[in-house]
Amino acid sequence: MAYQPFTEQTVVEHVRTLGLLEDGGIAHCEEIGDGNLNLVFRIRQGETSLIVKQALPYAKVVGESWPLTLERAWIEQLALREFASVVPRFVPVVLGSDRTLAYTILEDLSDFDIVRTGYLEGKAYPELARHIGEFLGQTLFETSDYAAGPIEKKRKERDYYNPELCDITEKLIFTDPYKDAESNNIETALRPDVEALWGDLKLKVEVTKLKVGFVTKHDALLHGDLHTGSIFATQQETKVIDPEFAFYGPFGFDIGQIVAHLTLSTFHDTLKRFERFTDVLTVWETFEKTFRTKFETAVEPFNTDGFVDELLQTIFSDTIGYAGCELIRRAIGLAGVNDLETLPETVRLERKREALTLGTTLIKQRHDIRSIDELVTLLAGVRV
Ligand code: SR1
Ligand code: MG
Repeated sequence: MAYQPFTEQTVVEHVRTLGLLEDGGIAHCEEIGDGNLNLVFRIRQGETSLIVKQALPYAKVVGESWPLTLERAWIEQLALREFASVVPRFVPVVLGSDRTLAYTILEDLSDFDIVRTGYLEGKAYPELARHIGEFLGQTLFETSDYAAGPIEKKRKERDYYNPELCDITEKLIFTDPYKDAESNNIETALRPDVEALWGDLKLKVEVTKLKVGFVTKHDALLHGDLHTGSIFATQQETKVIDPEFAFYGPFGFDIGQIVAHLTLSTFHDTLKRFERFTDVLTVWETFEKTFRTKFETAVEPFNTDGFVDELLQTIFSDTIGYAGCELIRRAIGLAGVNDLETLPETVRLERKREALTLGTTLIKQRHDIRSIDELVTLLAGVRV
C-alpha cells in the first residue's frame, strides 16, 4: 500500500484491518494533533482507545514548501521500543507501526496531561523531575559505549541515522537565531536586542562549539526534542513521547532541553519558580546518581578510576550550554512556545529579553558553573 495521509475515516478502516478494533462496532475518530509536524488521530470504540500518529511529508508548522522525510516515523517507533527495553514505565506502549505508511499506533494516554499545557493551567507533577532524571540516566547510559559495547553501539548508531531531522535542529537551534534568517520570528520591538546578540562574537564562537558537539559527538541515543510538549504526566506517572528527532548525539543535549523548558515555564508563571527550579535540581541529581551507579557496571575499557567524574563535568557544562541555546531559540526562532507566546505583549517582550540574556549567560559561562546548586541560583536570580 503506497503512502497516503490518513483521514478520520481511512485511519479507522486501516486500523480495523489490523484487528485492533472489533468488527462491526461504531468507532469514533478525531484528529487531535497540535504539534509542528504530524497528524495524530484518537480512535475510540467501546473499551478500546488508541492513538495513530502519522508523519506528513512536510513540516506542518511551515507547509508543503518544507518537505520532510517520512522515515522519521520509523525512527520514532524504533526509539520508543528501544527506550521501552530500558525503562518501560516511562514510555507509551507501541501497538503497531508501518514504515511505508509512516505511522505508529500507541496506547492512548488520555488520563495524562501534556506537561506544557498542564503547567499553563497551573498544575503540578510531583514525580516528573525524578522520573525524567531516571529516564535520562538509564537510557543515556544503556545506549552508550559504556554499556552497549563497540559492535552493538555502532549498529545502533546506524539504525538511528536521522540526518533530515538533525538538520532541522542544527538550523533552528544553532544557526538561524544567530543571523537574520528567514525562519526567525523576531518581534519588531525585540529587533535591537537581537541585533546586539548577532554582534556578540564571543557568544557566536561558543554556540559554534556547541553545534560542533551536536554534530560530532555520538555519545548515546537521544530523544532529540525533549521539551515539555514531549512529556505526558499525571500526579504519579510520566511518559516520554515523540522521539522522531532521535539520533546518536551528545549526552548533555536532552538534559539541556528539559532544563530550558522547565525554566521557560517559570517565565509564564512566576509563582512556580521555586518548584520548577527545584525540579531542575532534581532532574540533574537523579540523572547523575543513576548514571554514576550504572557506570560501576561499565564495560572494562572505560572503568578507569576518576574518569566518570570528568565525564559528568563535561555533560554538565554541555547541559548548561544546550539549555542556553534552547532559551534563545524559543524566544526568536521558528517554533515558539506557549509559555511565552500566550503572555500579554509587554510581559512577553520582557520575558523574551530575559530568555536572550539568560541564554547568553548560560552559553558563555557554562564552564564556570561548577555545580547544580550554582546553576539553580543563577536561573533563580533572573528577574521574573
Ligand atoms: C520544523 S519543526 C520545528 C520544531 O518543532 C519540533 O518540535 C522541534 O522542536 C523543531 O525544532
Ligand atoms: Mg514533537
